[in-house]
Amino acid sequence: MAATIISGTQISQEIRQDIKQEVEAMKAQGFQPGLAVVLVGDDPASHVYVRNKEKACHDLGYYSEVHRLSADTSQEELLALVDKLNKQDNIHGILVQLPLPKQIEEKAVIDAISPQKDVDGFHPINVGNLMIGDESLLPCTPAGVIEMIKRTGIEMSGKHAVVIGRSNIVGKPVSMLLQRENATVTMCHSRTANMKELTQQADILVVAIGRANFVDASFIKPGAVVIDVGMNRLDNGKLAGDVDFESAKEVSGPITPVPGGVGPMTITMLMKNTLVAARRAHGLK
Ligand code: BQF
Repeated sequence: MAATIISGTQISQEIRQDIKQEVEAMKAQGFQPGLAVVLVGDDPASHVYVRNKEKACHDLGYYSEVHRLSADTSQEELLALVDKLNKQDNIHGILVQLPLPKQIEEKAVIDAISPQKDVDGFHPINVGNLMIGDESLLPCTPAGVIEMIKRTGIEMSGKHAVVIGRSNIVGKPVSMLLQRENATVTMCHSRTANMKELTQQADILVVAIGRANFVDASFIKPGAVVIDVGMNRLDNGKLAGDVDFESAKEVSGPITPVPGGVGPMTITMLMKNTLVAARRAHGLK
């Protein structure tokens, strides 16, 4: 069976077209969304991600600042920069690329970002508001997962969604968002005893466990939607998801590839969050 491939690249392009138009309209009124990205150290993957974010800003006509700091930057220096960006009127979104070098406590940095500018959605205020269903800035990858399911025309209400992975960045928030869409959610993780029994009951399977090719056809109910959040660099330099795509696509329904699946959606939702933050900063809806 030929499963439908859900192209995050294509869906991203569609959303970015809409964002671009809105930016034009904002600019005509004298506003421009602004994003500041802070990168500490020389993790190669982080440098690629930050470049992707910088390029997206450029393509969409945002004001952008990228602060590349050396690996020995102190927590104090980083907090001082965050404080400065919090106060800058031309910056509506602030993102500190994770992971941070070990002399810096991630929590201290996340807590220092103004919740209104927290376009990663990691500040406890935004996490709490997500939990209780209030307005918040949503974490980008979970928001991207939900948006690509919606835009593919897949119904979530009443469906059994199984999430593999319980991280603060993906597993926990994506499970909240799936419940908000009226799915019934089961969470699995590294200590789950009977994982296949559970995943075989999933109408929608979201995989964010961080192990290359962990999920193959044997985990999947025929026709199930499969969303692969994994980003694993193999020894041969290639990028692999958490799902063995070639095996999984033989039994699944619509399925996301890696690359070109959730990854581009993450960047697109970051741009969306920055637009929303800019609108709110200017007292617009
Ligand atoms: C693609 C990320 C793990 C840990 C921290 C497009 C990105 C990736 C892939 C990208 C990610 C993953 C980002 C593709 C940002 C997504 O074409 O498949 C874009 O830049 N991402 C990040 O900032 O931090 C991470 C994954």
